[in-house]
Amino acid sequence: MLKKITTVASVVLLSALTACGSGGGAETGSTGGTITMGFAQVGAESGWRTANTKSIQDEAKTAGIDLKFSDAQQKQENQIKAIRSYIQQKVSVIAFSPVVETGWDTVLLEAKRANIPVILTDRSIDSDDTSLYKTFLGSDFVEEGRKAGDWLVANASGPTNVVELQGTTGAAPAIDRKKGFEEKIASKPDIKVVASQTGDFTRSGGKQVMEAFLKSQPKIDVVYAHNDDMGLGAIEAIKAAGKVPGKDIKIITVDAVKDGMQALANGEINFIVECNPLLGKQLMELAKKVVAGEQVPERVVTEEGTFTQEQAKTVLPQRQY
Ligand code: GZL
Repeated sequence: MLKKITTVASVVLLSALTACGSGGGAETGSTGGTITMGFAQVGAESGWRTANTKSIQDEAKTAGIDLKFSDAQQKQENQIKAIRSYIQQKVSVIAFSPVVETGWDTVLLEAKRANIPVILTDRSIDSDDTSLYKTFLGSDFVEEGRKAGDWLVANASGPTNVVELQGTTGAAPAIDRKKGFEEKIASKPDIKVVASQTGDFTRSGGKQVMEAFLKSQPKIDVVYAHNDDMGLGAIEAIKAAGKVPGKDIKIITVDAVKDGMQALANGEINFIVECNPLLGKQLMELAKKVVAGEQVPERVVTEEGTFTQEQAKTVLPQRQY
């Protein structure tokens, strides 16, 4: 039985980091006090990922942490290779965003045996062994799915056919955003998910799947896309089919990156649930504590909201990503 770490009791907002016991790692990789961090990134698949990478790289510089960074092109084997190379380099701490939830125990056990602490950021893993990492910093994806479902329940009237563009198969945000959304729309039997398929969190993937849905589905009222990029791809397909996105077919997405917020302000998307990619500052603060052998919360949840079309028009100029 695999157990996903969703301990609410230890959930704290980043600003109030507290303490609970962990091993060091300080003796590995920190030459003359400089902390070295090996970061294995998922890839560069979306606007969210680009913003997340920039945040990590910028904040490492600000924190004086020597960052070794790799892009796995959304392949788990590449992330595992990168983690192994960081172990060989004896970095002070390893951080990564697991592209999928399973298949990490072996390599994380190698890091543990090398006495190198691991921090999960953005996405979680499913494992029985919660000693394999010190903390998981990132969003509550089930809650993000619930927010999307709540909006649809409040705004749908009559029989409503939904097509769903899922994120990467097996990825925590794809599994949990689906789960939260379905939990909420269950309260309104008129809302039905008539088709659901992965677009792999990319714009091209969202466009291709939406083109297929438009051919196979006699009636589509709503698109629920697990990220803005797939929603933007769906907009291209909807326009090519001679329909008006945001009007003929309503669109709900997750992330709130600039391009998504612009489409929301333009009326082509109807509602966006924010997923904050700016995890760099929080990650570096956690890394310093972990390397110093201080204790950190098992789970740190980032703050994020939602946006309507009117709200997007107001906040767009101030958005950082
Ligand atoms: C969510 C993150 C997801 C984004 C996508 O925290 O893992 O991956 O929602 C990105 O845009 O590709």
